[in-house]
Amino acid sequence: MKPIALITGATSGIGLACAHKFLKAGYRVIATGRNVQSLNKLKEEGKDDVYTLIFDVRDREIATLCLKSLPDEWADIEVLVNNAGLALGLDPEYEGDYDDWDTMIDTNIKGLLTITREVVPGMIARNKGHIINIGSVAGDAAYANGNVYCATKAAVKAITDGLRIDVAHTPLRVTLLKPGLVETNFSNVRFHGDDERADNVYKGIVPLTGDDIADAALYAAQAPAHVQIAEMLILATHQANGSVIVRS
Ligand code: NDP
Ligand code: 8X3
Repeated sequence: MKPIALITGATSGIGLACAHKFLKAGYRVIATGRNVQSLNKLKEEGKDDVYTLIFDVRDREIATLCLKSLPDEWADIEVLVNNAGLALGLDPEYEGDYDDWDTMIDTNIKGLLTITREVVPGMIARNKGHIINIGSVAGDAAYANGNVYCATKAAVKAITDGLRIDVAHTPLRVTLLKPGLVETNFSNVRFHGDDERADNVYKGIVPLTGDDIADAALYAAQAPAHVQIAEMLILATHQANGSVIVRS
């Protein structure tokens, strides 16, 4: 039987790339997100190897119900990729938007916690599992105007480290991936649909792609059982950290 990977935010960018890579590597994939069209397309491509769940990770009640509704043949999740997330705005903290802050905190921190809380007990019971959380270079140190987004990714690091400690007595593995600049819908979302501003983020540098991060996720998942890739910082060449990006 093929192993099962559940990937949140599998409708776009890094999550969609992970879905494609894991399918190609012989996994069955539970793909979650809100974009029904994108999930349906993935289902068409992956056929019986794809199961889709449509929910907003911020809605704990619905998210929990959806996960509990998985049919028996899809219930034994082996890999969880906690990827759903976003940045909203790039403004000084003293000018930040309350709604943007709430959305980032509810999605990147509380949403990730909900999925983790629902999926990991099954892994513990089966004595098998791997949790791969998508953090960011933004969680290593704040950059100008990144404030709350950076804080959510710092929280993802602490939550990931905490989980690794809490499951250390089991065969479960816990990985944090910390990408730098990845060209996806991320900046279009961050700038509320200002595509020109979003494009500028990737000008003068060759950014990472969703596939680059999916390769890292798959590498961690396919490492031998005694190898726990705890953390990977994956930057574009010419990017040194969240603040230093040398453009040509
Ligand atoms: P995209 O905007 O391309 O993808 C974001 C994904 O998250 C979408 O599939 C979206 O699905 C999902 N998502 C967002 N909010 C919710 C929600 N409330 N409920 C369910 N799903 C949600 O961006 P990326 O692929 O770049 O982002 C993926 C992750 O990678 C994020 O956690 C981001 O912080 C992180 N990251 C991104 C970097 C980058 O430079 N791009 C660098 C470092 C980390 P849908 O809209 O269908 O719900
Ligand atoms: C996304 C990367 O540097 O835009 O987490 O915050 S960055």
